[in-house]
Formats: sequence, C-alpha cells, structure tokens
Amino acid sequence: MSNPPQEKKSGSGRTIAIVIIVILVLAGVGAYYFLTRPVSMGHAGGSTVDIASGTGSNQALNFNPSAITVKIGVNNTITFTNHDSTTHSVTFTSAPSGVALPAGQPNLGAGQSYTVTLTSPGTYQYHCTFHSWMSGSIVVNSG
Ligand SMILES: [Cu+2]
Repeated sequence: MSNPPQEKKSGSGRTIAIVIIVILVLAGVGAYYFLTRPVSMGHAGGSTVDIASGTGSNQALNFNPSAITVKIGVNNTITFTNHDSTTHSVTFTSAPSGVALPAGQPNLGAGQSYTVTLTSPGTYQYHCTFHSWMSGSIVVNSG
C-alpha cells in the first residue's frame, strides 16, 4: 500500500512529456510539408497559374509559374487567378500548328479566375496585354 518510488513517478512523467514533444514535432513537420507542397500539383485534373499581388507594378514578377508542363487527362485544365489589385489579361499568342488559339481572358479583374482546358499536345504561349513583362508558356503532353 505504499506509493511507488518517487524516481519512477517522475521518470514516467518525463517519458510522457517526451512522447508529447515528439508528436508535436511530427505534427509540425507534417503541417510544413502540407503547406509547402507544390501548388502546381493543384487538385486532380488541374494546374494553377497565379498572378501575385503587385505583379502589375513590379517587372520582376510574372505569371507564377510562367512556364508549366501538363499532361492530357492528368492536369491539363489550367486555372489562372488574379491575386493582384489591377486588371490583367491571359491572351494566347501561339498554339501548336493547326490548333486554334484558346479564347483566353481579355480582362481578368482583381480576384477573378480564368480556366482553360488544353486538349491538343504542343506548346502554347500567352501574355498579358497590359504589362509587357508578363508572358508565359504551357507545354501540353499526350496522356
Ligand atoms: Cu498584367
């Protein structure tokens, strides 16, 4: 009917503390990888291109990423989102030989998105008509 030795009690307390710390560290590492995973992976079937805030007034910025490669049936639906406060455009300037230029989005206002699905393989190029330094390319590969 005696209490366990004091050393044993504090020892198991330390073990529990260490287990809790390990769980917190693992949760932190998991959260880090979740939050920093590549955005271009997007959701199934999709790819994303962002226009970051300030791109319209900073020539060091561009469509992000400005060059992507997608695969038909995997991630060939591309969504452009304008996170900037100014209007941009997604204007296609070239498409593979024999393929019509995608419609694009002449005026992509602040907060707006434009989604296009490219179903013919090859290289597509686009730019923003408002900002000469903004241009990008999309390589579409067969599924
Ligand atoms: Cu622009």
